Amino acid sequence: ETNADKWRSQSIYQIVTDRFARTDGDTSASCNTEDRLYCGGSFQGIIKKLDYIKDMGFTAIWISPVVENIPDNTAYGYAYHGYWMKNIYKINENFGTADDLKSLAQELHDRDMLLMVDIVTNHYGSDGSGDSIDYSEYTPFNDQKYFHNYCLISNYDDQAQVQSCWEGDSSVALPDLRTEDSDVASVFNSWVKDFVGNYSIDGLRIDSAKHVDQGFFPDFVSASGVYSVGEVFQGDPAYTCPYQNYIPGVSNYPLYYPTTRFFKTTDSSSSELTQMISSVASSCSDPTLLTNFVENHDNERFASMTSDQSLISNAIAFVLLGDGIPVIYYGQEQGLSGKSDPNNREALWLSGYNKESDYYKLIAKANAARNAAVYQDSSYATSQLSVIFSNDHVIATKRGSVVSVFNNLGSSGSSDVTISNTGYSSGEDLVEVLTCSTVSGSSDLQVSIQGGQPQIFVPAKYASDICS
Ligand code: ABC
Repeated sequence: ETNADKWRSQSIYQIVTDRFARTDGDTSASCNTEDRLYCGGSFQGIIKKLDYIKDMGFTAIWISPVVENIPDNTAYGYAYHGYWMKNIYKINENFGTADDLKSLAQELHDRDMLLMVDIVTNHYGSDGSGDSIDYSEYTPFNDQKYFHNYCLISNYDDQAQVQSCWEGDSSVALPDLRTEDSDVASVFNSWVKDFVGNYSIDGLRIDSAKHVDQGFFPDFVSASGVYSVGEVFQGDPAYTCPYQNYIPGVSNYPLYYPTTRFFKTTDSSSSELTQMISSVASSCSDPTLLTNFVENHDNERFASMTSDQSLISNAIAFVLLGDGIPVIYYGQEQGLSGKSDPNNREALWLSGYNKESDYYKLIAKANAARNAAVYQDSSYATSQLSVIFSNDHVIATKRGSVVSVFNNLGSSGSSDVTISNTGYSSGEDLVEVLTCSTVSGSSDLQVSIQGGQPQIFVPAKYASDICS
């Protein structure tokens, strides 16, 4: 049994610990992403900025991996991101102490928030090529026998290779664990139970899930006792959805691609996106447990694909009001626009944690609408989204009593549409939460889109705190 039901109603803020906030609160400390150095973000830094996160309406955070990594300055710099493991029993000192991590969990729980930690079971890290590894430096997997023979993945469509060859390359090879062996699996199963218990962790993000044999996961997830979401980096729902048979949640890469393609330009038509919403709903056993996103630490930021503020606002609102569990990547609220790794891992402190930025306020409102729906309607979190209207540039969705209208018309776009089947009764008091305007409900809602802005309609009682 896991706490998956509890996670269904969360809204997650994703953090690369090294880049989010420093213990000393310095907002001018330099951090050149291209240098790939540790920039000084820490667990204590996160604690100091929890109200910045909570005031944006998030109910949970996901932090990058916390265990000890290789200390080397590799061809790709240092392991500031946390994915190059060395010892699963130690905490990475660059981020603070084990007690600091416990304090972070405590501070979150004091605020009724949850902690998700990123973990890696697929591989360790190494500085250099895979044929010259000193396995005795690893804990506890201190022998070559725990690892697959060295071969780099050359074809990501060959599943056997994806599972038994290594991620990385000849500069930084990632020694690939034999998780199919019972001795490796049993170490991980007892490790995860202790790890979750010691640090009061509420959920896990399992890195590189498609590179691990599926049979490893059921016992591991059950030993952890918490909800976990597997990173299955693949856009085809026929490939990705079946991982829900082994892990409660998977990252919604199938939706990611059509979502970014629709919202990044005024030229694309909505049909690919609406079709994917329904394919995910039919292929995945529980779409409400998937994590939805338009940005993360592996892909270029959405604001690097377009500078149109209305398109960006629609993409953000779509993530927050969609099916599944929303994930907003730190810095999205400040309009950061880094391209791919390592440029998408900016130091947030340099933007000054501005709570008045347009995206910060948009996220706060959209999260508030979602949180109100979760609070007022006990079936919201399990109810599935339906697309109730679409034309080339506008999509309207309904989930519970929330009707959202998204578009890719762009900042200079306007359009009047009639949305049918809203489920609202005639004359019912509604509020559009992004503008806080009151609207008289109707089964057929007349919506006037101005400046390409998204709209979120809720029953007025949901909005009493949002628009007071
Ligand atoms: C370092 C450097 C990079 C350099 C790279 C070779 O080495 O920083 O500049 O280019 C960590 C670090 C990285 C680091 C790597 C390797 O380790 O964060 O900075 O890169 O040392 C997870 C994490 C990720 C992490 C690792 C490794 C895994 O989120 O942060 O990286 O612990 C694959 C894996 C996926 C992994 C991702 C980065 O690479 O499957 O687990 N992410 C195709 C493949 C995918 C592949 C993806 C990206 O390309 O199918 O498996 O992800 O390379 C769609 C298809 C998809 C397709 C995409 C491109 O197109 O449906 O299947 O994805 O249409």
